[in-house]
Parts: sequence; C-alpha cells; structure tokens
Amino acid sequence: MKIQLIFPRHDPESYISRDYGYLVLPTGLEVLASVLERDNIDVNIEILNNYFTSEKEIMGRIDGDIVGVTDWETNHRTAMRLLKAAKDRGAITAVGGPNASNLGPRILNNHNYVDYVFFGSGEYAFSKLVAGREITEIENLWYRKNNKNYFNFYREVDLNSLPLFNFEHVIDFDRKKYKKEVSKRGGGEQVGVSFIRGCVKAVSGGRCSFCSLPLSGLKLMDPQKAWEQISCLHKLYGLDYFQETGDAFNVGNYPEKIFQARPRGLKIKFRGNCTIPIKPNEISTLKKIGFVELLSGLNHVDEKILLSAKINPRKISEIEKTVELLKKNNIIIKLSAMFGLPGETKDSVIALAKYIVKLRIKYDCLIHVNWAQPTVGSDLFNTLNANKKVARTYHDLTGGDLNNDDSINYPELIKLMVKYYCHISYEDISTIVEDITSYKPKIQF
Ligand code: B12
Ligand code: SF4
Repeated sequence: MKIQLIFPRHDPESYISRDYGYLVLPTGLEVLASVLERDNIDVNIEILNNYFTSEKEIMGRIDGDIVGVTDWETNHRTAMRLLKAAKDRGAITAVGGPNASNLGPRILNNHNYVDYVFFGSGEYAFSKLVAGREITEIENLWYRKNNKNYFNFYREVDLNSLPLFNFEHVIDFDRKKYKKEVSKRGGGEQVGVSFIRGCVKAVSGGRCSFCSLPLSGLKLMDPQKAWEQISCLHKLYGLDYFQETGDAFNVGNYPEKIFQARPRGLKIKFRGNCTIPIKPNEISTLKKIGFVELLSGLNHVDEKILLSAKINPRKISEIEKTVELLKKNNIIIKLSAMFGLPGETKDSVIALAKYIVKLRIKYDCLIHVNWAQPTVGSDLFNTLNANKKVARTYHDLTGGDLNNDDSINYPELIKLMVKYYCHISYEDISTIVEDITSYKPKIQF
C-alpha cells in the first residue's frame, strides 16, 4: 500500500509571503511515517514537501492509496486542493495538524472529498487507520457515517513509546541544497523536535482565552531519548539547530534533566518557547544546553485584560530581569505582544505600546506585535460565535457562516471583536500600533 503525506506551502492568498525566510522540514509527517514503519505495516511511504517540490509537481505525483495532508491556518486552501486531487484519483483522504484539529466537523461538512480529520497528535491514530483497525477504536479521529459526523475519543501519545524519526521519506530533500536555500532566504535552519506535548499552564490554570491548542494534559520525552533523537538527526544530516516545539520548555526541572543527559562532545543549538519570568539558574541551564534563541509571550501589561483572558499576570520588573539576564547570556529573546483582547481601552493600548517601545529601546529585543486572534477552538471564538450580533454582522460583511465555515476571515472577525468587546476603535488601535512599529531593532524576526 502506498501512503503519501504532504506538507503544503502557504496559500498564495495567505498573509505570509511565499518567500518568507523559513523553510519547513516536516517533522510531524516524518514522525507519523516512523510509527507506520515501526508498527510493521506493509507500506511504501512518500513525503512530499511543498517547500522542495512544486504544487504542480506534487499534483502530478499523487497516486497514493491513502493521502494525508498537514493543515495550518496559512495553508488550509492549498491543503484542501491537494486532498481534492487525491480523492479524484481514488485515494482515501486524511488531514491533520494544528488548524484541521479544531475544524473536524466543519471540514467534513464542507469538503466531501475529505474522509478523515485528525485532532491533535496523530501517531497512534494514523497508524491504526492505515492498519485497517475498526474505525470506532481509533482515537483523535473525526469521520463521517450515514451523513453524520463522529468523534471517537481523545488520547495523547506517550512520547517515550515513539521510534526515532529522520527525513528519509522526504522526496527531493538534499541537505546541501536545503542549507543553501535557507541561507539565501535569510531564515533560520532550526528543525522541529517534539519533546513536550501539552501545556503546563493549561493543565494548572486552564487555557488562555485565545488558545486553540488541540491537546490536553502534559507529556514529556525522557531526556535520554530526546538526545538520541537529536544525535540521530545530527549524525545523518549534520543538523545542529533544533526548535523544541512545546509551548513552554521550562516545565519544572525538565531543562536541568535535559542538561544532565546531554552527550559529551555534541555541539547543538536550541530555540524554543519558555514562560517568563525565568530564574537566573534556569537561564544558565538553558545556556549550557545550547539555547541561542528564546520565544515567549509578553501578551499584555494590563492586569484586568490579562485576567479576563486567563493569562497569568507577571510583574513588569520580573519580565525585565529575565530579558536582561538572557541578553547577558547572549540568548536572543523574541517576545510577542497582543492588542485587541476584550476589555482593551485607550489607556491599556497606550500602556502596552509604551512598554513595547521601552523594551525595544532599553534591551534592543524583538517584540512581535499581533492582534489577538479568535481562532476556531478557542474560548474567544466560542464567545464571538455565540453572540448573534457578531455572527450576523460577520455574515453581512463576508457572506460567511461562523458556525460552519472552515476558512474564517480572521481580519474581519478581529475587527468585530474589537467593535463589540473593546472600548477603543480598531482604527485607533491601528494608529497607535503603526506609531510604535517605526522603531526597528537590530535583530530581525
Ligand atoms: C516549529 C514551528 C515552526 C517552525 C518550523 C515549522 C516546522 N514544521 O518545522 C518555524 C519557525 C519555521 C515556524 C514558522 C511559522 N509558524 Co509555526 N510553529 C511551529 C511549532 C512550534 C511546532 C510545529 C511542529 O513541528 N510540531 C511538532 C510536530 C510533531 O507536530 P505537528 O507538526 O503538529 O504534527 C502532529 C499533529 O499535528 C498531527 N498531524 C500533522 N499533520 C498531519 C497530517 C495527517 C494526515 C495526520 C493524520 C496527522 C497530522 O500528527 C503529528 C504527530 O502528532 C507550532 C506550534 C506547535 N507546538 O505545534 C507552530 C505553528 C504550527 N506555527 C504557526 C504559524 C502561524 C507559523 C507562521 C505562519 C508564523 C508567522 N506568522 O510567521 C510561520 C510560517 C512558517 C513558514 N514556513 O513560512 C501556527 C499555526 C496556526 C494554525 N492554527 O494553523 C502554530 C500552530 C503556532 C500557533 N499556535 O499559532 N513555525
Ligand atoms: S496559549 Fe499557550 S500558554 Fe496559554 S494555554 Fe495555550 S498553549 Fe498554554
């Protein structure tokens, strides 16, 4: 049986440029492939990465018995086009990934050429589907039966049960060409490795209002195994820069355990998300592990807004202490701030804007400025969808249906969130944000 797994490039109409600096190596799909092989299922697996192989060429190559595609919000339309082509050629079609995860019934309702939608981690579930197991026994799976949509049950994978993965199934992957192309585009060469699934904040204090993370609980990979995975990719391809893909790498003493298990003589760089504040001893552990870049949510500075978004407020002085220490340790910090959360006022927008400028000037750190996005699957989206005025106005403006669409016009929905839930207009927030974006730090994102 032939299995084709496809990682699509961003939709031409997405807000991300097709020449954007990063090239994606499809870690998630290779993890799925490694499990199929480990489970001794008699398959021939091909991974088509739209970053290396053009869409036209991929379309020409589609001939799998099962075709599975990764769906991000920024490549959703391309994902659907590819799945349609696969169904036209008689394939069983499956879609997974962070975007599809929250769209199960919507995708099944709107795209009759899609047979299965996977929620969250796909390792056990996809392997069972390919092995032909009874559909009702498969976790994390949305499917159609007699014109109705069903979801069986949720189960997180045990990361220690997974085999090691490599990039051997990716068609046209040439390490040298990859390196050259990455440097031409000016992007980082970090490769995703997944040692942490789930979020400690969600487990302990509930999910943030804008969160659409399709996982619950928290799973950690044994540090010994984590290094085996890294050593394997380093040995095979010389890869030496990794992004740990979890929401927060600094979970309890996990960084210290990773440091203790580190094999001697292996020079590896890391990038990953951490929750701040971070204690000085923890920063020095991150440094010793090889962290060169750290990503973290600054979110907002207004306590009321933070609390209503279920984000833990932090003292500004603690944030600055962390930023200063990271800088001293030569770890680049990239923060993200969020405008337009419910409750925003002129004062709160100005306070956040001033703080961003202060951090940029004082520490020259990069702060990515975003609008709070009510992604399907988040509490924010559910609140907007339940508000009849918002749903009706959204329909009048876009022709869309918030209850059933799988392609949401987020720019319009954000405007409506600001209109109905903030005490300042969208235009006024935009003007203030434009003012602060004129300052460019030396480090680029
Ligand atoms: C690493 C990463 C990157 C890296 C590299 C991406 C890569 N794949 O290697 C870089 C830094 C380049 C990046 C950039 C961006 N990223 Co990014 N990134 C991530 C991150 C942190 C990890 C992805 C990953 O490798 N996960 C680990 C693997 C094992 O999981 P996975 O890929 O999800 O696959 C599993 C399941 O989803 C499922 N699955 C996936 N596909 C399929 C297919 C089938 C058929 C099946 C059955 C199952 C299945 O099974 C897999 C195994 O369990 C995620 C957040 C996260 N934790 O997921 C964001 C994330 C994917 N990124 C996101 C975004 C928006 C972006 C950017 C567009 C941001 C921006 N505005 O610039 C850019 C654009 C990238 C580009 N190429 O142009 C969003 C997507 C939002 C959404 N809902 O779709 C995410 C979810 C972050 C977030 N919460 O907002 N990113
Ligand atoms: S937004 Fe991030 S920190 Fe908040 S619950 Fe979701 S994954 Fe956790």
